Amino acid sequence: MAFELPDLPYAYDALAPYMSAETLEFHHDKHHLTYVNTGNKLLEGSGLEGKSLEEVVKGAYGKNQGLFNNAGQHFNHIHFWNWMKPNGGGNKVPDKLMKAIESDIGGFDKFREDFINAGVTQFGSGWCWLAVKDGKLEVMKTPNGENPLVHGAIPVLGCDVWEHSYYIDYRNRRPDYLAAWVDNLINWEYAEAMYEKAV
Ligand code: MN3
Repeated sequence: MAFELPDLPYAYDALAPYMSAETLEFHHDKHHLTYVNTGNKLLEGSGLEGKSLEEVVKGAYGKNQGLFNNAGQHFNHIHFWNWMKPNGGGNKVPDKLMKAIESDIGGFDKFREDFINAGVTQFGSGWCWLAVKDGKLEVMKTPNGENPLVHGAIPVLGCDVWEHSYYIDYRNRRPDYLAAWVDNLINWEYAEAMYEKAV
């Protein structure tokens, strides 16, 4: 199955002022499209044609770095667009996921602190995550295009901390981007749906 660029699930200006239309135009139309196009070229002849995207990500990890980078980023961005919505964020977490955040992480405030800290301390490009591992939620961070799938976990929520995700709107202020993202942009319903499938 060839990779395809999905449309954004909202208008380009829908996440302003926390993420501008200009950021989404560059990030979705250029960066994500490049992962799709490069991934499709590298998929040809890889032996992983016809596999699901998740299988390509796991199958290429540690074996075909170029394909892994692009397939991993394709997977990450498909979800990233859906992990955001206008008027999102804050502690309006659906019941089942909130209960798990309380029991596994130690409460919403602890989640917020740990998740932002994971993003701030990811050196260079990468992602911070809320993921299910061995049936429990944990906060993780990964470099470059890696994600929880290749570390024995299933992603529930992830934030892109590559500079292309925030430099237009926040310049070098990654902590401000992460705080705005958690407080105003998270689509908790999408995260809850991924949590339900993961446990
Ligand atoms: Mn990105």
